[in-house]
Amino acid sequence: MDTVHTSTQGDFTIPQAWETYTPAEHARWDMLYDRQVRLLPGRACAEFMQGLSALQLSQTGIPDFEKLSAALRKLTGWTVIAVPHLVPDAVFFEHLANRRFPAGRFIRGAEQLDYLQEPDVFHDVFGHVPLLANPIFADYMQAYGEGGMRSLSFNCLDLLARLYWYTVEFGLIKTPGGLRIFGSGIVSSYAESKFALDSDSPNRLIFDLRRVMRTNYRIDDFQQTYFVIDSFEALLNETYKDFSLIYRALANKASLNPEEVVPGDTVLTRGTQEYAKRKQEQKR
Ligand code: HBI
Ligand code: FE
Repeated sequence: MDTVHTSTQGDFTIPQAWETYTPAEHARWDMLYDRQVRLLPGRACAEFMQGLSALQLSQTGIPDFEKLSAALRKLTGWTVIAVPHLVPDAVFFEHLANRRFPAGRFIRGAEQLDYLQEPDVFHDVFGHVPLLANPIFADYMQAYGEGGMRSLSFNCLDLLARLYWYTVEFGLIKTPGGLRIFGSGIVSSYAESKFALDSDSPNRLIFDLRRVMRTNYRIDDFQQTYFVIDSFEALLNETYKDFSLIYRALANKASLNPEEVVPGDTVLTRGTQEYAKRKQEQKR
């Protein structure tokens, strides 16, 4: 992977200004960290837990990105940079293609400890960074960034965004001990870390690249379907395929709803969707 990437859009980075976090903000990190670390053994995949300890993301306040980057760079060549909010797709991809992970610098407020749509420092650093210490996952994220840069000219960003969503953000993995979490959106959420593995409500389907690329997702609540990979090696191999062929094959196919199960799916759990239905009724 020896591509040359040039910066054209400005890179949207900001100083983390670690010194300016308040004691209350550090304490909020500690609380979130402590809660997840007690919940995740036996739920998060081994690679995530290994990354967590290798980087010593311990309960000592919001990590300083410079120190964190120094540790991560030694392991896989990745660094963590601060950004103010969601950055444009082209910028995001270019950072990933160059092994820079853009992380929010703000931390969620005390009133939204359980769900927020904008990625904050806890989601981005606790959720994403541990797996970047794993060499295979580190390659996958770079390959995703490179695929993203190529996809910009195909106008198929929605397909790629679904791949990211159902793997990096909300993926599950098969292990000899049972299903485990690797998606950052799950691993950084106390409630969804239970829901994704324990609830009868969501579907759990075996990952299939084309299937995933056709599937809409929701950003406002727990997922209605989780996709399960066999291994990070297998996932990485998928991302080296020529996506332009897949984009062409999917161009005239209808997208699938988040809760749908269709012929051809390999179903591990056929969800009741009880949770989603109940939420829907409460809204009426
Ligand atoms: N920006 N900071 C940030 N974090 C993200 O996860 C992110 C982003 N911009 C675009 C984006 N994600 C996604 O839309 C792409 O994966 C498709
Ligand atoms: Fe994320």
